[in-house]
Amino acid sequence: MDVWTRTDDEGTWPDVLVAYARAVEGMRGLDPPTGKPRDPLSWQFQAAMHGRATRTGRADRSNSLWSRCQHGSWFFLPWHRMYLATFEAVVQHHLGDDDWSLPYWYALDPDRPSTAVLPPAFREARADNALFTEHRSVLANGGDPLPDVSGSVTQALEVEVFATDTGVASFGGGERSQPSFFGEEMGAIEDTPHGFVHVVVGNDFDAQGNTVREGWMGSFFTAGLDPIFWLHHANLDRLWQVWLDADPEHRNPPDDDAAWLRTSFRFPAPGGGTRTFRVGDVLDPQALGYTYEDLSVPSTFVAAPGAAPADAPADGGIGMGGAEAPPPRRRVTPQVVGATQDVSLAAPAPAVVDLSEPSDLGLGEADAAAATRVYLRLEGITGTAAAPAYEVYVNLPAGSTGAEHPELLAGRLATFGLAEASKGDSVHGGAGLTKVFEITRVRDALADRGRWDPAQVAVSFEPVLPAPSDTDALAEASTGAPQPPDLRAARVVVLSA
Ligand SMILES: [Cu+2]
Repeated sequence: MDVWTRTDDEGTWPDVLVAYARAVEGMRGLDPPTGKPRDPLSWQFQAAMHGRATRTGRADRSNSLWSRCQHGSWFFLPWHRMYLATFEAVVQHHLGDDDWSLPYWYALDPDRPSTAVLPPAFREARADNALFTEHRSVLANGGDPLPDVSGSVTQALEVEVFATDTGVASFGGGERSQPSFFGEEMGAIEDTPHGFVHVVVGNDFDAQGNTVREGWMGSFFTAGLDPIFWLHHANLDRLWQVWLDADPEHRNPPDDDAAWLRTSFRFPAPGGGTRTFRVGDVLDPQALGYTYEDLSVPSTFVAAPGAAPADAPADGGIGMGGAEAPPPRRRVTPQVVGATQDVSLAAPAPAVVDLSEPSDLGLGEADAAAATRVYLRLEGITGTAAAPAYEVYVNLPAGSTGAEHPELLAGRLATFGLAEASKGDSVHGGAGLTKVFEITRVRDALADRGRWDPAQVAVSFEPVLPAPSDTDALAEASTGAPQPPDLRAARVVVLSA
């Protein structure tokens, strides 16, 4: 169920949330007053499976089921599906109701800006409301809408491949043969919308975009403690199915890919013991016993060139359109046509990438625009202090802002997990985050105006700043002096395919 379609104007709680709050309370009752959680059915234990910090801020793996969340790779979506299935079973167990089903919060719906507000049940600031927490941003708890980056949902749904190891944009994340805690290469769905909602619901920012207070949703180690976490992730799980249904050529990695299908993860089972899921076990939601009430693509969705009309079943099945599936689109291994090292994203001047082989970008031929794809890769992004997201623009004219040139927007870069991915410790290498955008349409828009420079690409970064209406609460929330932004990319690369 879409939580907002079940919410009326008076803010009366839907039954599904009344029951959810009861279960959350029950689960919290199983947590010890201090120290580590012991009962797998308790609230803190469930959250610790995603991540839990030691006193020194590292991943706590003193229990073999803890700190196992998968980010920055093609395991992001299947791991979180397993996690949700486990959690839903635990809630059902607490309620003694096998029919209870986790609702979803579609926070960045391009067609319904009103749902960008945290649902009312989570904002009622009463001590006996298990769905409320003060460990959230002033913006979210104040009922303000999140900054509108809903275009990122459409952009993610338009990405053509689920996973790839060739460096081009993917929906689900980069291919990895081994499970990884932080990984590196985020899929389009993982960065923005997913990470953006995390940081904006969790953290408070000053007018420069610096984090001034951190809440639960803003960190891997605490996100699962916020009851809204689970509804946010239910929506990402839903968007995976929306992506599959949006285009007959959208599909999960192939059936013979053992590195994907046979990779398994272990979770506690409500009846005791553990349950191991393989990725191949969780690819069909209906086989897991659920479906979503709405799987429609946003009205802003544009099918890729050469796509046949989507022939998607309306009931959430994962059929591929049967025998009429069109021939696969051309897949070409991309070439690096330019790269620049060590770029500050906080610098006012754009990062300039010199293109060594501009002819590969397909200009000067009548049909080249349709045949040649261009990609922008931001590799090894590290930092500690940053805005919740940056809008990335290509070849902005000098003196103009991104808002004046939406046609030059490559995409958005959220910073969820940035600090964790930047620290070199035993769990991850500190190599930072990698994000890939397809910029073919931006190239075409520039070429149409005679403004595509075949020798170089200039990349600008503009922070996306939340502006909560309760400025007094924001001032009160601010703790300590904000750090100046220190976001850097190890490499900015332009690819063509
Ligand atoms: Cu998440």
